[in-house]
Amino acid sequence: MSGTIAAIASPAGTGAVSLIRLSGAKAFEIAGTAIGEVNLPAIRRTGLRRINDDRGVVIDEGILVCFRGPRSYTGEDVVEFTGHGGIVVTRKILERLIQLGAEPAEPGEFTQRAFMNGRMDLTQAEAVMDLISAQTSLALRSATEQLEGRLGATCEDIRAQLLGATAHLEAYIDFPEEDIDPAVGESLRTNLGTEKNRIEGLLATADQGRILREGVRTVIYGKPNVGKSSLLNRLLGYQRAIVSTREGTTRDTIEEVVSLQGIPLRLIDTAGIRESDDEIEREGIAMTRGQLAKADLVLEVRDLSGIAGPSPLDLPDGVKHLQIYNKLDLIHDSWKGTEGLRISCETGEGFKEMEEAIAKLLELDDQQWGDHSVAVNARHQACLIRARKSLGKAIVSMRAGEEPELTALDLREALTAIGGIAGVVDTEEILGEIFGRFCIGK
Ligand SMILES: Nc1nc2c(ncn2[C@@H]2O[C@H](COP(=O)(O)OP(=O)(O)O)[C@@H](O)[C@H]2O)c(=O)[nH]1
Ligand SMILES: [Mg+2]
Repeated sequence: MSGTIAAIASPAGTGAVSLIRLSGAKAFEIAGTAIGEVNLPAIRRTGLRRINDDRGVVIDEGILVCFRGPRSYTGEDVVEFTGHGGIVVTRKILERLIQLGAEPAEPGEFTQRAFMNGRMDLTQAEAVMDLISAQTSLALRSATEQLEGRLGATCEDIRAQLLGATAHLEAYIDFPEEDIDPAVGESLRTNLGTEKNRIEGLLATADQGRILREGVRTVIYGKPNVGKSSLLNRLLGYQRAIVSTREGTTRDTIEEVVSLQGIPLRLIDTAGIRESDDEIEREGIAMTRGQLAKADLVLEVRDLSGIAGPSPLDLPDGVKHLQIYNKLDLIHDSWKGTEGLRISCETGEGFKEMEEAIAKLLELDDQQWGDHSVAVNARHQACLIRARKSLGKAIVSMRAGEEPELTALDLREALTAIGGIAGVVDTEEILGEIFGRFCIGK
């Protein structure tokens, strides 16, 4: 059995308070020793307690709460101590707990234990991470809905339907003298088709999921000095990249995330494209081309004041592209009739229109962003693709009237793949399903 783990759960550094967590069979015992003569507070009640060092000298005073497993985050006995948020004092408390027999927790170990003890499924454990790293309100909402278990529940439901179909088929395998009733076969096929459509539906959210978790890869591209870095800075609201009249200032790519109507845009400022003798700048220009190849969206910046001509752009298919004319403040009023999006990074003019144009291009007002109850990640996507493939094979073999054994084999594969999403995989369960649902003793 795994030991009792301890960790500082609040961020490293000085804060108003810090949280130290302890989980495992010895959590209460270790905490009890750490506070000395006094009793631990009653379960789920707060108590003001002092943590002492091995000589009985007080390290810190704070609020202590005990949760008895399985009704705790990890499903084990858990103690949480909220202390004064200093770096040294917090570390000393952790050291004391380790001295008393706790082991330092690995990253994510509390959540891993929660999964192992059945407190949450794998999709919920992943949602904890998504929630912590969410960079926009929409990403956060998607994570909280996954944490509530919606994706897990949907997958579990699909799996239950497939399990039912498998059980049905296996009953025929067990009694080979009986042919599959054509009506039953038809309804089984229809059910499998329905579940395949649900899998397709989940797969269709993968792009959305990637964008919510990682952001729309938005490359700011153009000739030197057109104002690419100025655009990044203004969208961010602070001076992240160096802006200069000197050409070739930006040599490295710079990435920062901003929120556009709740959708994270991962802005990538690049080195301006030109012929250059400077080795480092050439390297930067090569990186720009690499970034373009991976982009979801390219913001091509041009200088309205006319010094820099158009930059040749050879984009892969499917990359969204927006042309933006900058330095609107520099040009004469009578020129302002030029078509296209015109902005000034100096004054902020035209930014509202530009942001609306980006949102429109990304179809952010589209229905799909309104219904973000699930958005699968890359791991879920891989499982779903496997499930779709096996299920497709099962449907084809059923239609062709092949042996039920073959279909059942494909269905089992689909079951394993779907089960992998929430972290449930079984074989016993199919047997249980057969005996539970069918009257075998005929
Ligand atoms: N007047 C004016 N100058 C700008 C504007 N945007 C950028 N600049 C100036 O143009 C020069 C190049 O800008 P920078 O952002 O470094 O261009 P980059 O090489 O494309 O990254 C700097 O001197 C900026 O201050 C703008 O909208 N108006
Ligand atoms: Mg620049």
